[in-house]
Amino acid sequence: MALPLIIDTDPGVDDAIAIWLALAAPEIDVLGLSIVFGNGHAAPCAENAVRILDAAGRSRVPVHIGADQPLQRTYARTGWGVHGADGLGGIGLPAASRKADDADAVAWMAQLLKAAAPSSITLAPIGPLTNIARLLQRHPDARQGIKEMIVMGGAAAPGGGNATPHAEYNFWLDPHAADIVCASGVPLTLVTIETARPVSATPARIARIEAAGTKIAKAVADLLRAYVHEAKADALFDPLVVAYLLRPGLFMKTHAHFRVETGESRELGRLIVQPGSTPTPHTLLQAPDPDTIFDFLAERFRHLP
Ligand SMILES: [Ca+2]
Repeated sequence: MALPLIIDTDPGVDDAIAIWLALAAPEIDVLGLSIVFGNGHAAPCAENAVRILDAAGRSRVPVHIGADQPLQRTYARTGWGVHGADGLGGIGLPAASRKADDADAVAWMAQLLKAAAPSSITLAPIGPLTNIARLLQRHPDARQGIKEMIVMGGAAAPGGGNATPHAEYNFWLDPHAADIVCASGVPLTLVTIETARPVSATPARIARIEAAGTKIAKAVADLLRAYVHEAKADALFDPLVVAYLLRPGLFMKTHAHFRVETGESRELGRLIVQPGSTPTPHTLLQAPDPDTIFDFLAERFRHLP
């Protein structure tokens, strides 16, 4: 049976690639996308989510809009920054074929999880953790349906952040939500900045994806080129969450205890990792071999339109 998966997302260039990788995988059943602010506000992120589904011929996968603000801080971003004029690299993906579905993302997730078999649904949060923190706080009885979460977020090394010297962007946008999720006791595996940084989209690796020859492979290559140009950086973040679900053996793991700095200081949003000797609910992923990851992506993107 395919793994039932909810992707909590703020598309976003690397979100698009992660979603396509999940949709291409026969091992994964994408139950739907829950949308959170992050790379942009939630409403335009939801539009982008539908455009991503449309491009893969999967327009009917549910899309539910959730938080547009962090739990305690204020989000007032305009524009898409490194994600291009439309948040999807300006590569010409058509306008969304439909609007998002009606129900709020947190209520939708809660309903699914309460009705699910125990520990059966995996969550892949690849934006700020606001929706997930709300889910755990408002719907304690939904927890029974969660198998585990694979999260993109956090910078563990001092000075290794990309939002501030200490904080990764997703954790920095809503550090309070990130800390609630880390403290929840739900099994949590982290793709941090350090996990992702060596997995860089070099021109040769992008060309290997493009050579897969499908429309989506071409779109992924175009997205990566646009992103590398805008960001002056080239690490592949969000797709590693899905790559881990599909090929866990490509990643070395360490057990640890995570918490997140929430005090108003220059370290706000910093991921604090303490080694865990006994089994803990927290797992830290080490960086995989970049060429193996890109070859895997290229192989998988043969299986979409
Ligand atoms: Ca994201």
